[in-house]
Amino acid sequence: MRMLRAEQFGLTREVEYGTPEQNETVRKIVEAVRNEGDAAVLAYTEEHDRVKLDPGSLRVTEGEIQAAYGRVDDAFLTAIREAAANIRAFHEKQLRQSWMDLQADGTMLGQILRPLKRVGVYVPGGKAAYPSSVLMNVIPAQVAGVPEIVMVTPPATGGKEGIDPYILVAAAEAGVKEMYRIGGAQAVAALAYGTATIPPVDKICGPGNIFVALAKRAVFGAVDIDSIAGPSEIVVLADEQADAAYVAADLLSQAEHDEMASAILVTTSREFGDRVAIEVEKQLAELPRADIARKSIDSNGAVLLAESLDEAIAVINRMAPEHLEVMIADPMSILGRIENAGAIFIGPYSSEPVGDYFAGPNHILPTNGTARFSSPVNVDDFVKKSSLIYYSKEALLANGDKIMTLARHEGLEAHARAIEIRLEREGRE
Ligand code: HSO
Ligand code: ZN
Repeated sequence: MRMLRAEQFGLTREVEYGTPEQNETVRKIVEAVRNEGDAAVLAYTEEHDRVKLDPGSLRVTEGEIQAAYGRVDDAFLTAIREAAANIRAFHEKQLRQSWMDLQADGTMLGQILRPLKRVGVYVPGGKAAYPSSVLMNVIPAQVAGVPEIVMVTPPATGGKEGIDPYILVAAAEAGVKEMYRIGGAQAVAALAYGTATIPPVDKICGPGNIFVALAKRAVFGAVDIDSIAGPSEIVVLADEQADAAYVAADLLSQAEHDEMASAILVTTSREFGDRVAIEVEKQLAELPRADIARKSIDSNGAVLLAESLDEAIAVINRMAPEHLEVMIADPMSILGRIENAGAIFIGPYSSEPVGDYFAGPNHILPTNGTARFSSPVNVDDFVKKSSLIYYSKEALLANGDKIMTLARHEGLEAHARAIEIRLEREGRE
């Protein structure tokens, strides 16, 4: 792993906008699905997923979900149930109440919270088909009270038998009742605009390949979307009292996600940095996904040497990492100074996979420096708010002049008169 002085570390934040060809492909698919509905979805599924379906078979049946339970092992089922309970309990703490505020002059102002009605969760196939991410998308929506949560996923991720049974079980355990075997840009378009068999949704979330990401961007506005996730990132802040083997293991846990993932140690001790770099090499060689982890460590891994803890914290705040692990002697002492991080893992036993799978907080976190301004997936992402405004006669008479002044300043006479007509009539009485 390369070692750099913290101040030399340059950030390259890249957002994937796709090539013109990819954008054109997605535009065509989205248009076709919008105009032709199921027929286009079926045609693209045949072309891209090599599976021939008819509209009647798009929806996953109850029987298939039951059969999937027979294909997953008990240990998985026990673990995912407990993880789901932890995730649910954590997100329940995020629920907020509607409120109304009554004032002495009879004015009542407030805010009503309502869940979105229908949400679509995209679950990819391939390298990033994670049952854990199904829970992380579905459970916050459910806790928010979303009555209709639908999952879409490519048709043949589990080989000849169809969809990966672990994905089906995770979705069923999270409480999803409606699932369709479609993937790619065609699935995103079907969710956004609806087809004869798939009613449209209000929001689409979940990760996917570049075509899925571009399709989400293309339908944004017709529906809401979640953020477009970048490769996983971990930053570990550790000093010489930390265990170098633990630090190396945690760096590799995220490096194995993706060649583009980044794993960075920030430390004030060169000697400790050397020890971690050696450990990374040792452990990397033994990993089943060594190829991916190697590429990630070589291209995006680094040990950053800081002069002081202050400098270390400053560089972390500049990076705004998705995950930050703090393994210094007194980790609590610096929490108040971490301004930008998606999730903060505190102390030697809070290894990132604890949060990736089990503790309860969401593992869908802001990447690419976006922790500067955004948050982990949470219940509010599935709730919308309506403002409530009630003015009494007394309140309108008391404030009408000021409202008219502002309206006339903007040249909006009809606004002013909507107030004036009331002041004239009510004032007279
Ligand atoms: N670390 C990933 C989430 C994940 N890890 C899923 C394992 N499975 C992005 O936060
Ligand atoms: Zn992970």
